[in-house]
Amino acid sequence: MNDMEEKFIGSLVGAVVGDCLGSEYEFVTPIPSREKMLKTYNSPCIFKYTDDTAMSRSVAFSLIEKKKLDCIDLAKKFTDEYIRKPYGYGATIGEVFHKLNNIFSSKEYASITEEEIFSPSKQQHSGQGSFGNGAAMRIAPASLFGIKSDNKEFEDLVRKISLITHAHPFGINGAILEATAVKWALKYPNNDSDLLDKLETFAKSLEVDSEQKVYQEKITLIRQLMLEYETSEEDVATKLGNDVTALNSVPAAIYSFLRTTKERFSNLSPEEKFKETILFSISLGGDTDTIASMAGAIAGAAYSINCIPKNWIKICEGVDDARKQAHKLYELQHCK
Ligand code: R7I
Ligand code: MG
Ligand code: MG
Ligand code: MG
Repeated sequence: MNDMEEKFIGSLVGAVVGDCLGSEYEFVTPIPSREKMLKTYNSPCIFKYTDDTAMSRSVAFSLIEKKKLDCIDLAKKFTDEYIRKPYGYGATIGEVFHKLNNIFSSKEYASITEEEIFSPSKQQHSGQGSFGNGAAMRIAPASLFGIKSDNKEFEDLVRKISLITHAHPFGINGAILEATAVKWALKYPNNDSDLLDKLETFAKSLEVDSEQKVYQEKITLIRQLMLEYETSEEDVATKLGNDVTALNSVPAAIYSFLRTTKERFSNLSPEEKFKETILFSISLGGDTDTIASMAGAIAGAAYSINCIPKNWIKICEGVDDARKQAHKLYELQHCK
């Protein structure tokens, strides 16, 4: 297996591990100490995945099966999965799936248009669309699939995957920035660009017509945090956020990974850096499964599958499927 395939697998498995381990503490207060957390993860239980992984699997499955983005197919896969197991999702996203389910059950599949598929998400939250982190949390497979796409193609891919459920620009832009971070990490450490510079350029273009430069402000905050030797989890959560909105979770996930590239961690092994990413992201509290899953996708891509602790891999549900899907996405992009 070559290095890039190991990074593909690391990314999807990293996302599953973050979701499974993080879901143990979603909105739990106070978050236990690292020691106690590690003890919990040493117990012989299986940690189940949640909606974050369920939706990522559908994204990967559809891209692999269709070899391109087919939004109608992907909307059907999201909806069928939600109907099969509707627990753990965001509080209002179910409305989208019920409307999509009505479309799929009342019309001939071949007659359904993309416009109809994108309509339910646009109606969310009085017509402004959702700014939850549900589009960002599921996006890693798109980074693998779009590894060779140019910026414009890649942005379109992520935007359309997001639009099926999330129509608010904050929800979509969060997904584009998370996807960009994962794609960047696949080329780390031999990447000649700086992640924050890249994200800033993207955020500027995404927010060019918007009065609120919300993601640019978060990127500035991450830059400041990167200059500090260490900042407490509490302060990071206050500055970057730790809730179910994309704006208050994607920056926290990106920082959780970037922090492990600080000079002070330079003597840690890649495996220790992966662990540090996950434990720190969970210690931020709040939406721990999603922040750890997004951070895990980036760190897994950067440090690769060999650096994800074997004892964590064993206890997380859904790792084998993630591995297989990553392998297929790799074949699709590198074995043509
Ligand atoms: O974004 P979404 O899929 O939720 C994902 C989160 C993750 O933490 C998962 O692990 C799971 O637990 O849920 O689902 P949505 O329901 O679209 O958005 C999540 C929540 O964000 C909503 O239920 C709202 O509370 C809030 N929200 C909004 N509130 C007001 N106005 C999202 N958009 C808006 C809005 O426009
Ligand atoms: Mg979840
Ligand atoms: Mg939940
Ligand atoms: Mg969550």
